[in-house]
Amino acid sequence: MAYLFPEEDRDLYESVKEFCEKEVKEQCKEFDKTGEWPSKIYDMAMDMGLHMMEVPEAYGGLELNRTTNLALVELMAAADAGFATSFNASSLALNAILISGSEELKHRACKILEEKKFGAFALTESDAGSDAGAGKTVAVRDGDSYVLNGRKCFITNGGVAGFYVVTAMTKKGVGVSGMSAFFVEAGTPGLSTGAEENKLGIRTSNTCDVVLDNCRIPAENLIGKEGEGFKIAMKTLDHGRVLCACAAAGIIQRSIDESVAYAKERIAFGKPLIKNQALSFKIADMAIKAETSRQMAAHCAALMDRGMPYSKEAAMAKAFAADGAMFAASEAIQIFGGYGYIHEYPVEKLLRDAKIFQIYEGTCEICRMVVAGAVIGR
Ligand code: COS
Repeated sequence: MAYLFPEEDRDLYESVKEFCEKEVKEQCKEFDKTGEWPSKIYDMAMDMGLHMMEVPEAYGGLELNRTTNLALVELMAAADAGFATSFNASSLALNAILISGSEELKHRACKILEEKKFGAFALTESDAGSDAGAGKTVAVRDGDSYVLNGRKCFITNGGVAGFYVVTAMTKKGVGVSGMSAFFVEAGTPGLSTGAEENKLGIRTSNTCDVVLDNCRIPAENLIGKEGEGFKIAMKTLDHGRVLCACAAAGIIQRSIDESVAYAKERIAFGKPLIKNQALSFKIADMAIKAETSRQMAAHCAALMDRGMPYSKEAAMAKAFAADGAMFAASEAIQIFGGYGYIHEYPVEKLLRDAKIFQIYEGTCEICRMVVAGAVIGR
């Protein structure tokens, strides 16, 4: 990916690479054990503007070239996938507003990001995960306000966000066309968060329930129009799936780097492991998956830049890269043998981190449904 972005972004790329190598990779290894929120690392990352990569210059952001942004997401995930997840999830919330929000909402959301806070995208509910249109959270118009009631779950950045994009039903009995999307600022009375989830992987990210109990917000916090919430969420997820593909590529690349370094050092049967063709083919398969994931994401970026549809391509990229990350992390453990299975070595974490990519922002099965729908017709 790095060769695709403009030369003027080279210095930024190198400085993010150094930061990820020196700070994120090392410190997040420890935070993975404790599950604590690594606030210092996030502060440093935000000082570098990593939460403003996609924010247009008009709203105070970096407005990076899309391929630069994707290359940086890969670097961040290679260092720690939970770290990259926090930024990707914030990007979901931001993009819902950039895609369909009013000028005022765009300014308000970006201002909150500028204050070094994350956004959170609150779509999922306990009975509405893959079936995203089945949410029960409601929003009732009351004069100049909407009053929101419901409970969202598995919300990344839920406990640390400065603003939320919340989907809620504004009309009953009309299916997904009764869903709307709202901008809700942290601290609004009636919005609270549940206990932080204790997760298998991406343990440096924050995940919790978001509860809306008679949460009253100004009517102008409606994103787009009433009834547009589902389509806004789907367009937002299309975009998010491309970032997910790059983050998964980061896990694949890290699996390669760790495996190669280990296999060059480790001697078995009188020669370094890497000299065995069976092992070098594993590395080759990982490299094919890393490169293909990147190219698929870069293709999506090119479609986005041209304003062309890319739902199918984003779903393809996400499913391929997520499966590739699981494959690569598992193969890395195989190469490390027994050492790969214990916490002191770096690769078991990669497997734990990789698994979520097959689940969040559209499971691999949902992504295949999207692809099949586009190929076969619905
Ligand atoms: N962009 C724009 N519009 C879209 C769209 C997209 N990517 N995907 C669907 N739509 C539109 C459809 O065109 C349809 O509009 P019309 O009624 O005007 O024709 C409407 O949305 C409903 O689409 P569909 O009938 O396909 O909706 P389904 O309820 O069958 O759901 C899936 C489709 C399964 C693809 C959707 O629910 C989904 O992506 N689920 C996964 C959600 C997810 O990723 N959750 C992760 C948690 S968030 S981190």
